[in-house]
Amino acid sequence: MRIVGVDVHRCHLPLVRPFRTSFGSEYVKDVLLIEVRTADGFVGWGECVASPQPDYSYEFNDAVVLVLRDHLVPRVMGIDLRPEDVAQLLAPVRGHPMARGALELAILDAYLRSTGESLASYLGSVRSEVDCGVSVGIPDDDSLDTLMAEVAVYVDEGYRRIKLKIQPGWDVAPVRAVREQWPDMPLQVDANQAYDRHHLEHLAKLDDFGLLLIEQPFAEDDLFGHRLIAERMATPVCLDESVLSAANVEALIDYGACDIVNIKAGRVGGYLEAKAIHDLCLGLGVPVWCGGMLETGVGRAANIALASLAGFTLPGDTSASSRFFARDVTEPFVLHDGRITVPTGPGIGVTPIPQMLAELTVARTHLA
Ligand code: OSB
Ligand code: MG
Repeated sequence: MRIVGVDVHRCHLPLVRPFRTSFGSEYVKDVLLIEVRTADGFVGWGECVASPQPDYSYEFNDAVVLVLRDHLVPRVMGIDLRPEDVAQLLAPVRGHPMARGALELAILDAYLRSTGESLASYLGSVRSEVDCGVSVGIPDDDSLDTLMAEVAVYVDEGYRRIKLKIQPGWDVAPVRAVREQWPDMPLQVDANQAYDRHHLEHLAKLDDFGLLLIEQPFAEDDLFGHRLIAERMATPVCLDESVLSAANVEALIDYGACDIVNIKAGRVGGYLEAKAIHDLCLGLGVPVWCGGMLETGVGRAANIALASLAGFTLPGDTSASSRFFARDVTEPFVLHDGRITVPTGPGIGVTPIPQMLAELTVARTHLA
């Protein structure tokens, strides 16, 4: 297969409510969608999980466009390739996993459309629907009542697991309140690196609430801190930002810093590396789940395909499109009994609806 054209569509999707984490608030999803065209006339779509600001990661959308234009796209243009070759072709470029993952997904989608296979089947799917969790931000007004009302909506909608964002000053009290209201709901927390090891004893109080896991309490490079907290707490420690590749996750597990892995394909450079991490963890008996980055239907479709692999034994941040967006670029993903059906069509199984894409696009950049 040869790639003969690449375009980046920058879209703005208003959020149905602000999404606040320990590193800031988002009101609009500002997203890059990558469109590739092949010599045979197939089109593929990928989504980049970078934000407009370098907050969750050092990558950010303007930089993604530049690294795609000047360093990544030129390495895949016009040559005969298969999706499995893309990582090798891009390997001389250091870093920028979100940019390379988005390009790889678009190429993978185009390739699978040409063969007629779904991404789920290609990755090794074992189920036709996935259990869905939802990530609940810190309320903009710092109010427990606001949090409880939001969680109640998700519980009524049927979500199978609740994840609360925490930060210093917003941890034990919200977790206690939600746990008291919903004693049997699978519950977990995500700190997005907001603590350091001086907070160990404070965080250990969360052991009282039967959490599935605590996600990324410390800085992404504080591997020793994560090992200390894994030793100190009964609650399993899950890493997100620290997980960069299969090689590094193997080291994190061996070192004792990581009990559970949040797999985000964009953060690790694409769905093939994500599958490699899944395969490694399955072999080691380490549970994994599929993280989210407020994806549009393009990235959500691919995440749901990934989450249908055997090792994804915990519900993911694979919520319905309506959790974030009133209008999406694709047909929305909907929840049935707390689950989403895995797309079966060729490639990612969904395509941006031209009219929605036109309405939501704020800029289009022709890269090649
Ligand atoms: O840490 O998991 C995270 C969203 C943006 C940046 C980081 C994270 C998140 C989420 C997932 O919590 C939200 C979702 O897509 O459902
Ligand atoms: Mg996280």
